[in-house]
Amino acid sequence: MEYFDAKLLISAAGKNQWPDSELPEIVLAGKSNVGKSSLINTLLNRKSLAYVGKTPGKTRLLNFYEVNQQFMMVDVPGYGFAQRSQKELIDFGTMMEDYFSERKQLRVCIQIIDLRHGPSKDDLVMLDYVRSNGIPVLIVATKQDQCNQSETSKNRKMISEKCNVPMNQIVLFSSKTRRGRDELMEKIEAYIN
Ligand SMILES: Nc1nc2c(ncn2[C@@H]2O[C@H](COP(=O)(O)OP(=O)(O)OP(=O)(O)O)[C@@H](O)[C@H]2O)c(=O)[nH]1
Ligand SMILES: [Mg+2]
Repeated sequence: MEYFDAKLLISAAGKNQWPDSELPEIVLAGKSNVGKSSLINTLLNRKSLAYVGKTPGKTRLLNFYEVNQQFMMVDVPGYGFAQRSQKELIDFGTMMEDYFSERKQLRVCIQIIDLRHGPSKDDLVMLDYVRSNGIPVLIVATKQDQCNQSETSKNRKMISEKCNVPMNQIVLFSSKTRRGRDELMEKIEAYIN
């Protein structure tokens, strides 16, 4: 098994706190509770590096994880979490917009979609936003363990159509079974190198 030396460098509220580093970065995007933090743990073969919660809204800031002194994984709060104040929503928007529009070493955004439901309106807005900033996107359909074979292929096709991505480029993923983990790591490596 690959071992990853990974550590949380900082939980940043704003750009003045972004790490002063040139390492290539990979950022996650997805609605609250879709499994972003779980995906980081699965990818890096770690049990509880990134904080996973039963209730939505667990990740509040931009968490920069440095991996093998080689690249950075950036965990972000999910969107669509209702229990936020007006101010929190504005801060969240600013924090994300600054990052997606200004971070020079950002190589790819992993857009995570719940395979059971397909893309939400917010997912499609986010995807558009990332693409409009010229950032490459990898689509990962997670919680695959919750779908049977026919739901899996039906929903993969639906995601492919709604997100305008060829079906074979959508990574079927599960943090429970680890399905798709190696495939995703290979795709990420192609962006780092
Ligand atoms: N069955 C199943 N559950 C999952 C999977 N990935 C995550 N979960 C569960 O979904 C819940 C949310 O997971 P998180 O990884 O915290 O989700 P998140 O997107 O980081 O959430 P926020 O930080 O609140 O935006 C937890 O209860 C996880 O155990 C998966 O692949 N399969
Ligand atoms: Mg999280």
